[in-house]
Amino acid sequence: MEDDTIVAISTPPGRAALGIVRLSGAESIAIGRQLSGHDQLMDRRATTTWVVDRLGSVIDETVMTAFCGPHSFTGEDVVEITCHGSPFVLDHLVAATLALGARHARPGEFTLRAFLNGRLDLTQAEAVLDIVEARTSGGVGLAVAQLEGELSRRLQPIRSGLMDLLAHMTAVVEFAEDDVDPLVRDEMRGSLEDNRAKTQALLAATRQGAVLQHGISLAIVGAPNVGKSSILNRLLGRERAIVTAIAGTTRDTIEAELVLGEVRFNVVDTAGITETEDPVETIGIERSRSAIKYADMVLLVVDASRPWGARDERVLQILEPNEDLNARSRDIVVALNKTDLGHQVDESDLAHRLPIAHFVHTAAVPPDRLEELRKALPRVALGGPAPEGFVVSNQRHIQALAEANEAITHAIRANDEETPLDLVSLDVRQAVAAVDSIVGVNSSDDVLDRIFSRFCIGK
Ligand SMILES: Nc1nc2c(ncn2[C@@H]2O[C@H](COP(=O)(O)OP(=O)(O)OP(=O)(O)O)[C@@H](O)[C@H]2O)c(=O)[nH]1
Ligand SMILES: [Mg+2]
Repeated sequence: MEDDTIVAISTPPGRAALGIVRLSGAESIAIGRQLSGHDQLMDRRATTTWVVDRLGSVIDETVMTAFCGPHSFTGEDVVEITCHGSPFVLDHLVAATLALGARHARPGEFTLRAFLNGRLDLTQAEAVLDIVEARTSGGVGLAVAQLEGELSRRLQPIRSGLMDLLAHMTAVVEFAEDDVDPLVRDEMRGSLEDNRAKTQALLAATRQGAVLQHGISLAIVGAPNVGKSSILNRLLGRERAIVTAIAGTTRDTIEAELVLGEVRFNVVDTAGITETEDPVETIGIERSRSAIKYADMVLLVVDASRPWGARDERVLQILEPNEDLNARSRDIVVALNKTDLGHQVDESDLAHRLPIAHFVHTAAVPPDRLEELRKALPRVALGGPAPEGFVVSNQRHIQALAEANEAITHAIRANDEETPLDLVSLDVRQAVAAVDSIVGVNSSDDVLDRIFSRFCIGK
């Protein structure tokens, strides 16, 4: 790390009542003394003083404050000189410090030094930038929470949980060799799931922001004639799609916008999925499959008044093996429809098949029963309660959290499949690395460059 003394104007360009020049590094206090002629610059004490350059020309009357390291913003000796906010005075002042051995700071270099000296972690360094750049008071609030270390604080238990788990795995590998006691596997699953739940809660916070801002797409799918279009119409409060008692009424996908609670849904009603020779229906069903694939969320409608049959099974098959969907599989809502006509479907059996789905009972004919569904859709869309008052908004953090979540999910699957523990531990290591990358442990120069180059000079 460079230990030379850096200087920059820390206030915006242009004229103002006051301007600030900031110095950081081993020579800052000596430079401050020479400029002011004061032998003593007391730590954290503001001194009103004239400053004079090396050639004896008076620059301005200023207020000079020294912050001795390591208890300063950068962790080094820092001097802040507040002068009158004239560009000429500020430039003259900077030139005077350069003549005394300081050099121009690069963008973000003060904050970089704070990070390198352990005064801030990466999330806090980024928060400094976010506070400066925030355009709404909400944005400032978020960034301030982050500067206080809120995100790091929430990541800490995840990291230590994963590290404990790694230690445990290493111990088991050393002593147990190949066969791992099933009880140990269970214990590891529990611990992995626990950590995943915490990561997901943070991700829910990221998701909420996105869903509230941009809305979410929802595909209504199911076998023919189960009441998909009726549900759409009832939710919309108008007859958007044609409804008849004939199976195969909806042939093409139908889109509509629906607002429930705080969430805007882009709903796609689809053709009932079935085996058919009809070329038009076949194209419709292809479109249904693709709607399922691209939707953020799926509403699976089942006719609960008839026993579960091959037609329902076919739809389930489309939902189950879909890799794309599995990644977001918690976002399935199952509507057991036509409950006004009876209840023939074994819900617990179905819940077993779709462990991540949320079940609701509906009837889509007057007097309809859709209240439960109206509440479930926005709730599921928002991904459960987010940590109170806390939203992760930084794209770099969101990506790293998603990586950690994925690595833990991978570890859970590997553990379930009785993969050797040293291989499972690789996934856990990867999750730790993702978490560490957020706070900036072992960050590569590349990452640091990317973050700090966004700063302006003087920050
Ligand atoms: N009793 C009862 N009938 C319903 C209910 N929901 C829909 N229906 C009736 O079921 C029939 C089919 O409804 P649709 O909404 O067209 O069903 P769909 O799933 O869109 O059918 P396809 O477009 O053919 O795939 C219509 O006669 C509806 O009136 C319900 O909850 N209870
Ligand atoms: Mg329909």
